[in-house]
This record gives sequence, structure tokens and C-alpha cells, in this order.
Amino acid sequence: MKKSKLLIQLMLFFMVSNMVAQTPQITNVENRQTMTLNGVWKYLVDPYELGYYDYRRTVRDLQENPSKSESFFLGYQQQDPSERVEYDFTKADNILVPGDWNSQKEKLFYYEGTVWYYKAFKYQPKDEASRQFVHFGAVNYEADVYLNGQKLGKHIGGFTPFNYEITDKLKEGENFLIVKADNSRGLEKVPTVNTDWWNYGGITRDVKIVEVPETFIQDYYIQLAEGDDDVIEVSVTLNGSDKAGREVILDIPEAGIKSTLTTNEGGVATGTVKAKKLTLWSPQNPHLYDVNLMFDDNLVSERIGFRTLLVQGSDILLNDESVFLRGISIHEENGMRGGRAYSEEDARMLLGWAKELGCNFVRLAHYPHNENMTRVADEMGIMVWSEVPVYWTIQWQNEATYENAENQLTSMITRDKNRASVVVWSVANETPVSAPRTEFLKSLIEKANQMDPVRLVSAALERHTKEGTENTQVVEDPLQKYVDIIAFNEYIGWYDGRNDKLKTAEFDIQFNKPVIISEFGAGALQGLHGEKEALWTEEYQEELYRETVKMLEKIPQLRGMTPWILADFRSPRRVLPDIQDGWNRKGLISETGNKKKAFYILQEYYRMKKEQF
Ligand code: GCB
Repeated sequence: MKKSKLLIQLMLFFMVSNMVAQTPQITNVENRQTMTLNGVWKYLVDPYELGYYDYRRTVRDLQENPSKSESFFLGYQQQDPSERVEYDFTKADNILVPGDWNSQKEKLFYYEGTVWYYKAFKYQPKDEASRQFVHFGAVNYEADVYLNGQKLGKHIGGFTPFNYEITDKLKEGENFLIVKADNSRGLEKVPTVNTDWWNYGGITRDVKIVEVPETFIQDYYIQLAEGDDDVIEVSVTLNGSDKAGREVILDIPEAGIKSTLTTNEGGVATGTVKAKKLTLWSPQNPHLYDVNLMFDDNLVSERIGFRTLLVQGSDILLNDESVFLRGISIHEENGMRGGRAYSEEDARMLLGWAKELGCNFVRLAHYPHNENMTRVADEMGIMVWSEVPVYWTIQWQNEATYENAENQLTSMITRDKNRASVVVWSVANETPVSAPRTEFLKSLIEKANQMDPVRLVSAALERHTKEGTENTQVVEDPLQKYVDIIAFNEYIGWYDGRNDKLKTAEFDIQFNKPVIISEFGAGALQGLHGEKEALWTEEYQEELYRETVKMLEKIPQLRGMTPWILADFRSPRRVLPDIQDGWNRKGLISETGNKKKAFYILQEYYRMKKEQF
């Protein structure tokens, strides 16, 4: 190859890889110096992606001289009447951020595709020497981000945070940020084309500008060592030009801890700190300590809980005591307002219902929920199962698909690794058993274990009736070997037989590990009453819950359950007129906030379990 050609290829490679390069994730954005970009944005719907591709379908933002007339990312405005510009953000309709477009705009209810978001804002840096990053809580599904007409990067994955450095691109005074959000489904994506939830599109979580010193604390891990309630493991990562051999102080005043750590060449300081008689975090006493990290005059503070977590045989030990996980599954949706849940108030509503049900545990299905959920769970004393959208069928042999799934897992763990509430990372839901799928999930499990040695890893598997038996239920899945908790979705009485089948079912679980039933349930329209044999009535669902909990009690390793689901949620798969009308009706609470009869059956069962454990 000729030298010049190689050079051009290399340059192109760096250009492209730079475009998609992610700045390392900054954590605990909530407690840093930030400016919100939430609020009113402008938007243009672009189903044919005119603003992104030219008529030969080349990507405009890679062109040397992109056309001002159509390259939306330039945010250009006509300068005189003879100029052809075929878009204008300033004249576009308003949309709120955070928020999905489906529930805000009737005409976008079913829309899947590209929408361009535009926000003009003023910026005045607090400190001349500071660095700035733009941080997104999540954009579903793909986001191309531009500041003042310059590309910052592309992010893939609808439920995880990401940030870009904008120090050299941000101007004093007027700026504009443009996001191309695309929620098109695709076979190779994570999740793939087929799910049972609404594909809410847009900038669904907070957008902030984070301002930090030149060298700053980017991320940290502060948790008790595995099974040890008087040793805190610490790791702090600095970012900046002066990050090697620097001192970082860990200060937890209430615990009498003040300790200095020094960073290595890579800017990472690790160590262990002795702690005496910590008040441990638990659902009964969700104690959080004020934790301060100090580096120069850079202070990052956060409230962190400390607790130990271990599996011993079929027991889950929280602070050395066996716990039963009284759970419920939750989708990230607020049916009462309509659309994706995103705020602290939403989190308080959903987790408040779970508390009322008697829960000490929730399964945040089927993707990482917004950070308010895990923060409020920390405060309320609710343990959390957090999951990535490796759901049903994924392209198990596609390397890019794996990378995408791993990125989502990594990002979820990075964001929430200091939350005492989070006890389980789940790598999948109801995936069909095959060798490539098991390899894929095994790699995700290894990744989770490597990133976070203290939390438990699981996946929602499937069960079926054992061949040659009348009603013996088994889980035949090689993944059982690799998970800490055996979890499976059940559904006897709904997808499998009717409620009488629950009475005779036996379970044969081969492993001496804790078992959690990650789903069971029945559809019921709130307010529809009838015989307990009649589907869709509250009575059928109530009977299913009554019989299911009796049946599950026969599993010796049973240590918890997260029935499906807290509240009715929107799903395009649910079209039965007068009953579903676009809603999955397996909620214990309707989308209008009314409790169904089964709610009280589970509440009663949990009251009893609480006394037992
Ligand atoms: C399942 C899935 C969940 C569905 C549920 C249902 O097994 O994991 O995402 O919504 O069943 O209602 O069918």
C-alpha cells in the first residue's frame, strides 16, 4: 500500500473512531457542579433522515463541506431570502426533556425513527480553568450528539448514561446542542425487534453540563469487602493531565474515617480502610453515610450505605442474616402521567407502591432504570435487581451485538456500583438455550463479576414440565452453573394450563443455590369481576396468586420472588379490545393507580414471610 493511502486510511480511522469514542463515564453527576439542560427543546421529525444522509446516502457529518441547506446538525438558519435552507429549528414545535416523544405528541405515539432535538442555551463557566462535559442520563436508542455544529459522538443503547467532553467546543454566551435520537428497532440491537414493552423514543432522562477542574475525580468504588463488615475497599479514578502520584482523601465523618490514598501512574488510587462498628444498611434500617472524597479543592460527596452480601448454599445472607426477597417486578413507566418514568417523584410513587405491598426487593425490568430509582431505593431500604435488555432472542453470534450488550452492562454497573440497594445484576431474560447463547451470557457474567466482586449475578431463565412426568417442573439450562441465584419465570395458570395446574405442580431444582421466581402472573382488567375461572377478571388473577404462593412454598431453596408486575404497562403486543387496548394487564395496580384484588393476596403473603425471616 502506498504511504499516502495508508496515512489517509489511518486518518479516516482515527476520525471515525474519535467520533464514536466515548469520554469515560463520570459518576455521581447528581452531586457535582452542573447546569441543567432540561426543559423546553425544539424538535423536527425526520423519518427519511434527510438531515443525516444526503441523497446518495452518505453521512453528512462525515463530509468535508456538508450542505447547509439540509445538514440538520449544523443548526443553520437562513441568512437572506434567496438562500435555500430546508429546516429551521427556531420555528419548530416544542418538546420537554426529559420525556419520551410518544406520550408528549399524539402524532408520535407509534413513531419509531429519527427525531432531531435542538436546545439553544447560554453558558458562563464558573472557573476559566475548568473542563466541561455534557451528560445524558439516557437517550433511546441511538444518539448522535453535536455542539455548535460539531460532532461530539454517537451513543448506542437506550437506558444507560453517557457524556462527552465539550471544553474546547463550548462558547461563552450562546451555544446550541443538537441530538439526533433514533429509536428504530433492529435485529442486531439490544434489545432486538421483539419485546413486550413500549419503545419510547427520545431524550428520556436528564441532560446536564458538568463542570469539573482540569484534573478531577471521575469515578470511584467505595464498598465493604466481600463478607467483611469492617473493611472498606476503595478505588478512585482521576481524569486529567496531573493525575499520577496524587493524594486523594476519603472522609466519612460519622464513621470516624479519614484516610489518604495515592494514585498510580494511571491516576487510580486503590486501598482498603478499616472501619469499626458501622451501622449496616438493611431494609429495616437503610442507613446512609455522608462520604466525601477530596482531591485538591475538588470535593465529591455522596451518601453511601454499607452492607455485606453473600450466598451460602441456598441462603442469601445480608449482613450475615438470611433474607427472603419479597419482591415485585417494575417497568420504568408512569401510567398515570403517561410515558417513561424519569423523575424522583416517579421513583417515589413506584417504590412507594412496592413498600405498601410489603416488598423489600424490586426487579427493575428489563433494562437499567433511571438513577432516581436506585437512589430512592437506597433511601427507602429496598433491595434491587438491575438488568440489561438482553431479552428473548438476540444475535448471539454477532460480535457487535455482544459488545453492545457488554457496554450496557458495564455502564449500568459503573453508574450504580456504590448503591447499597443494588444486590443483583441480571444479564438476561428468557433467552432460548443454545451453545452460542450460553457463551454470550457466560461472558457477560464474567464481566459483571470482574467489575463488581461483591454483588450477585443472575438471569431470568425458563422452566418447563419434565419429560415423562405429569407436572414436575424443571430448569434445564446450563447457565444455572454460572449464576449466583437461580431465577426463572414461571406462568403456570396463564401461559401454561389454568389455575388447577398450580395445585399439583412439583419442582425439582438440582442446584443448592438460592431460587427466585423472577416472574409469574395473570392478566386482569381492574374493575372486571366474575367467576374465579374467568380469564381477565380480578378474581382469576387473585386465585392465581393465592395458589402460586402455596405452590412455590414447596421449593426448599426458595429465597424470593418478583411477580409480574407492579402496574399495568403499555405494550404494542397487547391489542385485545376492551381488555388490553394496548396495555399488558398483569399489573397488581391499574395504570390509573387502582389496586386489584391480587395486590392484597401478595401483601398478606409478604406480611407472613416477613415474620418468618
Ligand atoms: C415474560 C416476559 C415479560 C412479559 C411477560 C408477559 O415472560 O419476561 O417481559 O411482559 O412475560 O406478560 O407475558
